[in-house]
Amino acid sequence: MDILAGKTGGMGYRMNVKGWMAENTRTRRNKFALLLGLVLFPCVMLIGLYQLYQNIGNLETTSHRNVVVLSEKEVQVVNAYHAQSAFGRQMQEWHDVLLHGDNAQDRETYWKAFLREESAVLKAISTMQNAALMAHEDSKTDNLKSVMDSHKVLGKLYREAYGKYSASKSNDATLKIDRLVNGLDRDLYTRLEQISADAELEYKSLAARVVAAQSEEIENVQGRVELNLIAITLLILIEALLVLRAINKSTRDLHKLASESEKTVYHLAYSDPLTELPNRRLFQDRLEHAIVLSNRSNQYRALMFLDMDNFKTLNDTKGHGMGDLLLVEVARRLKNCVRASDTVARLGGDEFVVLLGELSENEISASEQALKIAEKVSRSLSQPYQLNHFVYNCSASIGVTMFRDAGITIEDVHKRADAAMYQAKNAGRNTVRFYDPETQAALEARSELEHSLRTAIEHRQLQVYFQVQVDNNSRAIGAEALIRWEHPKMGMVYPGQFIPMAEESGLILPIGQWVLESVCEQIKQWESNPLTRDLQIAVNVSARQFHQDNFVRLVDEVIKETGIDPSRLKLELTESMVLDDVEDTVVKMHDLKKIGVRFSMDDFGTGYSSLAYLTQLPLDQLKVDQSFVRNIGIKPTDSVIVQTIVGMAHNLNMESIAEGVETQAQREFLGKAGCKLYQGYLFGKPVPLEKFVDSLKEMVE
Ligand SMILES: Nc1nc2c(ncn2[C@@H]2O[C@H](COP(=O)(O)OP(=O)(O)OP(=O)(O)O)[C@@H](O)[C@H]2O)c(=O)[nH]1
Ligand SMILES: [Mg+2]
Repeated sequence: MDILAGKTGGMGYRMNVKGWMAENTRTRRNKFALLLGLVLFPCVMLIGLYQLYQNIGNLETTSHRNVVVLSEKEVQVVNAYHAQSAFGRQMQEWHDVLLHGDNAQDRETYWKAFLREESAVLKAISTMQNAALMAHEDSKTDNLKSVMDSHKVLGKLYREAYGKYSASKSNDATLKIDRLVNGLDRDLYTRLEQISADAELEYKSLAARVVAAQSEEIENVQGRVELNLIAITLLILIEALLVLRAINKSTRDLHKLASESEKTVYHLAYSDPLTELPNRRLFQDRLEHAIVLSNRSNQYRALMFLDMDNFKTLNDTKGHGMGDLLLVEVARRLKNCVRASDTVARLGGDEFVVLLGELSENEISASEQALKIAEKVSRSLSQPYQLNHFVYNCSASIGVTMFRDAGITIEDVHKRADAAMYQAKNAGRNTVRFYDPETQAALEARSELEHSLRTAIEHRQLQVYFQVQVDNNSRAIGAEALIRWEHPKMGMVYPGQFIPMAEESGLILPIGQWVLESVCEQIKQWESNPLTRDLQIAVNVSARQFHQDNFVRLVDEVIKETGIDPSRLKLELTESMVLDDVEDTVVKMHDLKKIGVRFSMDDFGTGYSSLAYLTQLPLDQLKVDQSFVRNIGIKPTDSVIVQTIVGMAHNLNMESIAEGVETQAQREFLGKAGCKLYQGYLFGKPVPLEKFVDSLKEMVE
């Protein structure tokens, strides 16, 4: 693990490998669950089958028991029957012997047989009685007992009769015995018959009950067997579902595992273990791709090569661990400085590269964009580093090269950025250098200009010039305030040369504020002079200035501080500025209108103004752009545009003023079109304050 993780910054690797291992463990767990299911399944089946076997066994035992009970009853019935018939037969024989025996020998023989059979009958009845006693059949026991008693009485009577008969041999006695014996005999016989019939009936009902109970038992067992079978089937289904689910899950986990391990392998191959940035290999792929892309489009791309300054010192004094912490932080800051589409990579050691895409199609503008990012990176990397409890200051040397050529190779781009980085090192470190000397020179000049402009306000190098605006009678009604920069070395610098740079750097804000304050102070001073007190002074407002959150308040404060009549101040806005954020513009213009400030729409006709929003803006004036005025009499469509703008202003209840009027012919055309106000060389160039006042005097004279 630690080998994969590196020393300090390998958290990502550790996470990746851990994730992979977790996936692996989950797959193993699934396998185990599957195995467990397969083992448990036969066990559950065996238990089900065992239950089935037991139910069938119970059924057999019950049947067997019933058969035993029935056969016992049958024996009893047979015994009763035998006893009854044996006794009947015996009675008959006694009767015959006693009444009809011829000689003494016969009687003797029969008498012995009588005694033997009597004891057999008594034994049979006694057995039946015992059985009834055991079965708690009380009435039957009593009945059998009375039969036995009667039998004993009968036997006794026979014995007595035999004795008397032997002694008397009288016919009377014989008849008496005959009647007595016959009556008793019949009674006894009837009762025995009754017992036998009862036993048979009982046997039949018992047999019926046993059959019913047995079929009920069979039904029960059948039901249980069916339940067993259903349970076993359900278990098989559930088991099959579980097995399928486990297989499915395992398959999914295996897929996931495969893709995770693929990602891990990719990560290991293409990223730097310490910072987790793309490594040299991935960077080269991206650079190659960027070169191919730049061949297809006209946009410039840039490669920035960075090397930390004196990084070795940190390693040597605080150890490699501390050095690693710094490198991780450098990577984080670099990523924060660029767009997500740009590539930041670590080549090794303290060397990083940043690949910037989609820059301008113009080389100087693209270089300026790259320089801005390089400076941002440089500033960010120069901030103090908190390395554990230790604060360290460090910087980077940055080399930049621009590329767009079809034929350039990865090695060329790399070498150029590397060479530029060495120039930065040679220039004293903590700096940015471009590979191309011309680009470098142009950027340096621009940077110098920016630096000069920063100090221009303090050194009073900026001045406000005024260009007169006149009415149809060539009477001065106002002026446009225009900024000029009197550079000590470069001489006069015109707005076109420095305003775009001032906009980009944000210097336009203090400059714009300065112009506004200067103009308002001037308006105040002019209030006492009849020549100037009615003039309206137009001030150009830049987009950045206008869209400041506190712009309305700033204007209001200047007006209040200088105490001017706000209607003397006219703010010139451009169409593109309005289009930047129409809602914000509408709100701010209305707020300023409440203060009393007037508005003119500059360069009208050059943008994409829509009538819909034009009517929402509280404009006082439309300014016909000089590009149309210049073409009056030359390009018929521009003449038509001029007429249209003037007509539109009139219809919307606004003034129209034409700028850049240089010839009498232009002025006449504009006059005919309905335009009433003019500005241009025909009436006066932008001039410093004193000259402007002089020109006003001349115009009056
Ligand atoms: N902490 C740490 N140091 C590394 C790593 N890889 C290389 N280094 C060290 O980074 C240092 C790079 O030094 P260099 O850029 O040549 O020299 P430097 O001290 O930064 O001086 P300059 O770049 O000339 O300003 C060397 O001391 C390397 O040993 C790493 O992964 N971690
Ligand atoms: Mg270094």
